[in-house]
Amino acid sequence: MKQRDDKPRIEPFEGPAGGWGSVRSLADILPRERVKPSALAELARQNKPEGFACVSCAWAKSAKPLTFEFCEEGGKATAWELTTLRTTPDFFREHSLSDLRSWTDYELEQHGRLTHPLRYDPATDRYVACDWDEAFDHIAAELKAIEPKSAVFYASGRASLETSYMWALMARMYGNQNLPDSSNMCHESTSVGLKAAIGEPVGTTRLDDFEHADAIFFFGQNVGSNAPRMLHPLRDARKRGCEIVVFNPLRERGLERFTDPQNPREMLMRDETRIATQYHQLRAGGDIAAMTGIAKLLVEWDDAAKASGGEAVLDWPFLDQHCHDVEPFLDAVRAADWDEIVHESGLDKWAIEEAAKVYARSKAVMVVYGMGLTQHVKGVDNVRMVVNLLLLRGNIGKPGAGPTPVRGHSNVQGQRTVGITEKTELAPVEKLKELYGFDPPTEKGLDTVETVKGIIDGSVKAFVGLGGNFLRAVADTGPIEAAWHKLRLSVQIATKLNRNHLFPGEVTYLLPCLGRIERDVQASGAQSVSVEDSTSCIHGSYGRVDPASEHLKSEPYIVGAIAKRLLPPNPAVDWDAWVADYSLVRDAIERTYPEKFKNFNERMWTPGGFWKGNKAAERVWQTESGKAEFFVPTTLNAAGFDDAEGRFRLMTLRSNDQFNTTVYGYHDRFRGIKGTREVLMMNREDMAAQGLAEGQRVALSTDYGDGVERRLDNLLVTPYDIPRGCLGAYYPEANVLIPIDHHAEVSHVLAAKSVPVRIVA
Ligand SMILES: Nc1nc2c(c(=O)[nH]1)N[C@H]1C(S)=C(S)[C@@H](COP(=O)(O)OP(=O)(O)OC[C@H]3O[C@@H](n4cnc5c(=O)[nH]c(N)nc54)[C@H](O)[C@@H]3O)O[C@H]1N2
Ligand SMILES: Nc1nc2c(c(=O)[nH]1)N[C@H]1C(S)=C(S)[C@@H](COP(=O)(O)OP(=O)(O)OC[C@H]3O[C@@H](n4cnc5c(=O)[nH]c(N)nc54)[C@H](O)[C@@H]3O)O[C@H]1N2
Ligand SMILES: [Mo]
Repeated sequence: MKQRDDKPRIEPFEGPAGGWGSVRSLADILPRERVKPSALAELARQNKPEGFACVSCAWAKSAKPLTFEFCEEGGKATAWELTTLRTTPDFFREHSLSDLRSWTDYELEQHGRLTHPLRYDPATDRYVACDWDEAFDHIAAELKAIEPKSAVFYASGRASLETSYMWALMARMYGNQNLPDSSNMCHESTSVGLKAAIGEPVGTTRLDDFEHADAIFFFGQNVGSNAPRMLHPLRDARKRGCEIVVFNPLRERGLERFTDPQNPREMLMRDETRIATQYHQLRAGGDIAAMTGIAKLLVEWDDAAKASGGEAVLDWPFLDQHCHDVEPFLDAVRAADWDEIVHESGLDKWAIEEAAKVYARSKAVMVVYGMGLTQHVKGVDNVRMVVNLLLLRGNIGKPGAGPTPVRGHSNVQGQRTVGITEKTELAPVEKLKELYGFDPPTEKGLDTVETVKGIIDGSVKAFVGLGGNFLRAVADTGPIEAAWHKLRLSVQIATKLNRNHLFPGEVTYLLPCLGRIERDVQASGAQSVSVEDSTSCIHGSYGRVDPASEHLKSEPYIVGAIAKRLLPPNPAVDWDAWVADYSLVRDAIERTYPEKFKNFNERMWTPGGFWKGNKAAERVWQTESGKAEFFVPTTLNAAGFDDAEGRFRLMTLRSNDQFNTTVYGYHDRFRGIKGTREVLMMNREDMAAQGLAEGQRVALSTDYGDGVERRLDNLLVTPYDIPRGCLGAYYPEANVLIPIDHHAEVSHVLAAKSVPVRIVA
């Protein structure tokens, strides 16, 4: 293993999010990626009308952008893509895959952009340059030779709406909907939970809601690292007196303090805005309990008001008109036991009461949430509890209120919108039949969990990946690495080399593609693409930077070239014409989803994006009962396992210096951890109880009871402000510890925020 970039250093970080640290962090990465000065001008075009949509997160893009409408993280993602470093066929002549498997994630990607289409040569254990047509012919022939059901088409959430539509159509015309995507590991708990509760699988709020909210509650979302552009509307909300109440086991800096790096006065005066007005460090998996506590108080106060003739606390006109089956939920929270709420949440009753008071006095409340809610065994229940809480006071479908899930990848929500889904009920089956004259498959396809199992048991024979680092992002990364060679066909479409690419199947291709910031010229001229943000707004994106290599193809080109060879000719789908002119793909999207994508080509350049609409935001509930649905939780413990002596709840976390499996560097600035990712964040009292000293190296082993040994060695014990019984370590390194069956019920999102583990000294 090569050297880390520095000696490990762990010391508390005293600065705010944003601020000079943010500028310095960006100034560090630009030279490291050797970005050309001319390309820096591109940073100013990020998230602008006529510019390109940031390749980092999916947060909303304002119609009135700042001079630099990007953040430290977006800047890093841009630099990562615009790097002048290259991974060429020469590199692979020097390095076999077994040699590269000892490299870190950081080293693999830091080597730079892939330049040539590559085929794996088993005789030499190396990638060798190949011809594009040879690759496409071979891939199509291999797919034709197997049962369509045994092939999987994985998508990471970055590819555009155009590519994603073509991708899903190709899979269905071929004969399956094995379309797992990164959403399966991410906000699928939202898609399942919100759909059942309010009839829409996505959040109901938009950017201007931040101007109207009286309170914003945060559950398990780390805004400073993962959606930093939201810090601006948050700061503005805070400045006009909006209360911000945070529930998070860790004190995340972005939720505490922010200095706007784009505001000269704030920067010079070292002025900062306190973000959170209340910060509740609950236990990992304690959110159902905390929200039950808040609901219990609201119901009690409402019952008391009713008895005394005071003002109602619950929004009864809303509940009567819009909600189904309210009473069972109210009875359940009346009956909930405070001792259990306090134990499961890890919060004192008075603390929950402080949060409930804010909620009760606010006329409009938004609930912002992320992986801290979705990635638990009871992840869907967590989401349902968010809705319960919002419904109690009519906080959906009015300005400044509503569920605000913060999506991950820049087009992950859009991919679902245009058909990347394994679920028939979410696919436009009838439309596809009508438009393209084929019978779309109706058997449910494989999601990520089922794909992992299929690769391990050998029933999946072909894996075609549109971006991402599947093998590194999923649970049980040990067994899946060991099983990957069983695949007959392994194809990865990517921009940089990552760990997944080091595990070949019998026939293996690595196909390098253009990134979104790069110029994409096809037969009809320069092309643009589109993406959907977290608030259901759709944006055009236009790349103009010189491609990293003249041999790169665009994602639509690669998908079209495979589809054309794989599928029988169909007069209704001219793949070549679509590739020549992406506006024709947008026309096809509009024909398939006429309501959401009306006048798609004209509207895609609307400043701030155009809104695809949301029925729940208009208080139209597309649920079984036609009303918003309450949900009665069956447990207050979201972790899905009981407490036991020596058993901890491990949260697997992102640092401020990574994008998912892409590690930009070894400096998790906000958490004060520098030079290493091999840390175990731990409460001091737990350290004492376990007889552990700061800086000691320990291992973790999974305590799942299925007889399988899962272990992660060499973690540096690091005292940290974290509730007792909880531990923190970094994703993806810690994924070896997560059993594939340890996932959210129904949504199958890996339960990465509460993994049962023991410490091995
Ligand atoms: N720079 C950068 N931006 C990103 C990404 C990235 O890796 N880097 N990833 C993108 C993607 S794909 C996604 S999905 C998002 C992810 O963004 P987030 O949703 O913020 O995900 P995480 O960083 O995994 O962790 C979320 C937070 O949940 C807290 N938490 C853990 N367990 C619990 C719990 O039980 N209850 C509560 N209330 N909180 C808990 C953690 O302390 C952490 O602060 O960000 C996207 N944006
Ligand atoms: N333990 C644990 N596991 C987790 C999580 C967690 O919090 N904890 N989070 C989960 C979540 S929320 C997610 S979204 C998944 C992420 O899972 P993935 O989406 O599969 O992983 P990424 O790390 O985002 O993928 C990075 C790779 O994408 C490729 N890439 C980058 N840009 C492009 C492009 O423009 N086109 C193409 N074709 N390829 C490109 C590069 O080769 C890069 O190496 O991980 C999940 N796994
Ligand atoms: Mo994600």
